[in-house]
Amino acid sequence: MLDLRLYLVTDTGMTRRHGLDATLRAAVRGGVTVVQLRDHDASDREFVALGRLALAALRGTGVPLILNDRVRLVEEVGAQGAHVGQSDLDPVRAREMLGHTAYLGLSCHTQDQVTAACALPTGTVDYLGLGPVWATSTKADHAAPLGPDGLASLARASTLPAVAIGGVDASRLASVRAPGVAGVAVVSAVCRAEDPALAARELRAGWGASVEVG
Ligand code: 3NM
Repeated sequence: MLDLRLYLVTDTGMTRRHGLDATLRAAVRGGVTVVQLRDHDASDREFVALGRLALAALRGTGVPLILNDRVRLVEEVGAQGAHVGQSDLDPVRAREMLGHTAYLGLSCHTQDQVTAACALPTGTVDYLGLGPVWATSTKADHAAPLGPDGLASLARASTLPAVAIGGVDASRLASVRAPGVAGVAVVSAVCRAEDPALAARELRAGWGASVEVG
């Protein structure tokens, strides 16, 4: 079962502050429920090394590791799933590669993308990432911000559970709470925090509600 309440996406530049291992251990202590390893600049070899480091940090915690984009490396890393964007591998192909026990997430930025994702064969995609809710400097080429109303509208249109991403921090949780939004996904709010455990704890306490899928 995938618990989407507090979904941490890593950023190699930001996690350098405390190191990937310490950031992940602290984030999990604070209540992160899923971790996605995201690094567009790493070579496959570097990504596998980062993935194994992340997996070691998460071992025994029950928190799954999801790889951004690199579906082909999930097995080699020993991760629990992958997350693809609209211009990455087709989700049906990704599901074929992953088999049926791994998790698969898909980023959607428009109503049409949500409709298409929900029309895929059952079991293809487990959850959607909806964003960015607000403009964010973490993702250089992000789509137009949805705003809280746009997020709510996309989440309402989705038959799959969704996480809200983009500019989310503890002060904005109330603005992303909407039917269909199972949790919040953050990068900088935890990775750039002086105390990632405290930052995660605040987000978890603020979000509260539990939704599991899978
Ligand atoms: N994906 P922060 S926005 C990785 O809209 C990512 O799909 C987005 O970073 C999307 O929490 C984003 O620091 C970056 O704003 C989110």
